[in-house]
Amino acid sequence: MDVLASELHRVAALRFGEFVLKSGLVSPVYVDLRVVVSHPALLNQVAHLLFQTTKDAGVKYDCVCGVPYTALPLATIICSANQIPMLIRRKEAKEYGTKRIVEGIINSGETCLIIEDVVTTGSSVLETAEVLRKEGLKVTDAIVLLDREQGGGAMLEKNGIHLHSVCTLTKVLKILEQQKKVASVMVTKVEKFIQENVSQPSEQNGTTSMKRMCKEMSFGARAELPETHPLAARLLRLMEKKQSNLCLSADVTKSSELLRLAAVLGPSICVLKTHIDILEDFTLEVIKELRVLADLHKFLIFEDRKFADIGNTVKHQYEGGIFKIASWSDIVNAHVVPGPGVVKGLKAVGRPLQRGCLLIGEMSSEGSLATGEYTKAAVKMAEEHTDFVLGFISGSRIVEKPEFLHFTPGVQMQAGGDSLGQKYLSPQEVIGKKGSDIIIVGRGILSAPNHLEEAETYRKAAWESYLQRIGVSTQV
Ligand code: 5BU
Repeated sequence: MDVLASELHRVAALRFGEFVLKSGLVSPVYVDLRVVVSHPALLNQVAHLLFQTTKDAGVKYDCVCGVPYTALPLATIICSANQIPMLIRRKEAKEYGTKRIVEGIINSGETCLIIEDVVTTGSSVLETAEVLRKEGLKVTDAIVLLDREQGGGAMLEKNGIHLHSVCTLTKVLKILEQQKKVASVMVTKVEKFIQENVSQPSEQNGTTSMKRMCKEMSFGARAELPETHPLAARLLRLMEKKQSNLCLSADVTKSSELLRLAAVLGPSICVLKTHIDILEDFTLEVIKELRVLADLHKFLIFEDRKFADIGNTVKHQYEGGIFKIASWSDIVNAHVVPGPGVVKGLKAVGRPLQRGCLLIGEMSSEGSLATGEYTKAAVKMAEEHTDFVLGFISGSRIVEKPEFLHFTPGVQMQAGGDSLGQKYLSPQEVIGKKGSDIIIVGRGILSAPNHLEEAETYRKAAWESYLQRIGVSTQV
């Protein structure tokens, strides 16, 4: 084990310092076992240890499947060296031909052992297990090289999978400390990080959804990430400064009322959202005044235009017409139904003006078709256009990348809905549990007798939920 630990350290499969994880957490340790394929002797040694550990534990199985991609070569070596049939799980089903998601011969009822390189929450192992189980296989055991001891074992156990590990992160740490390869202060820091970031299986179903890890990056820290869009960075900074993650949906039909709301609620909000085409008395003069108020009170303007046409058309709709949206709105949004052309068209106009766009990944309305694969496609489109897309409209966090912002409409203090299909969740639910960043509130504030008082109630509720999420006590 000592040799393994020092080898993993030597090839930089284990690194110590400050790393931003996929979840947004800042971790003092980074485990990247992908590099092992470049070191054949180590690759063989790891495969051998994985096989030996299951043998010592007396695990019985008929075939082996590695979690894609890092564990694939490990599974291959084990199967080849020990004459065991292997299965390959595809990440995406093929779009042509057989549409198989698992390659290899599946004998229904047989038991498949899952192989993984590193387990944190256990969700990758469980995802593979679910695919195999759907194909009629039994999955009772999984073997991992390195268990980070952050809740993965317990979660898998709950789902009928016994997790075996060659070693744990704390054990490797101790060895490296003894070998004087890692300083004791760093070992203590990593141990503390592990203890503080244990995830719990979700109470509702105990399956794939995990409770969010307790500590996350602050808005301020997210603003400084190199991947964060400059407009998102500006927004994150002003949110931190104003202690507001409240977006007012100023759904009014009179310009005077729009300007009054902007003037009175401006200090309490980070974004003011408009539906400019519902104003009965729109003029560009009104917009000029709105811009002045936005700059004075430091909030961004978001025209909720929901572009949904081919690139060439949305370009005109965004830039021209009577509204000239691009000339005044910091943020706009778009449906992804037309495909990437809609983003390209909007980007051609908005990017030179330093504007940003939100993609609609989910909608708050009853029966919305924006779910599942559609939502995933929205995420992919955003990832391919990070120079213009700064986040999403969605009911929850749909991607674990801290550079993206999530805005959630359908928020009121009391959960419920309206008579036309709108569905409401509370600020605490949306920010604390669903992991979104900004609440969008319209009638929750506009139908109250005192708009400012009500806006402050929403601002405080959403901000406190955010503070709790990042692990800052709100008692002091
Ligand atoms: P409400 O009064 O808080 O229900 O207003 C919500 C606003 O957010 C309203 O302007 C909608 O057009 C907007 N909205 C939404 O409610 N749900 C969605 O999925 C999207 C936008 Br996208």
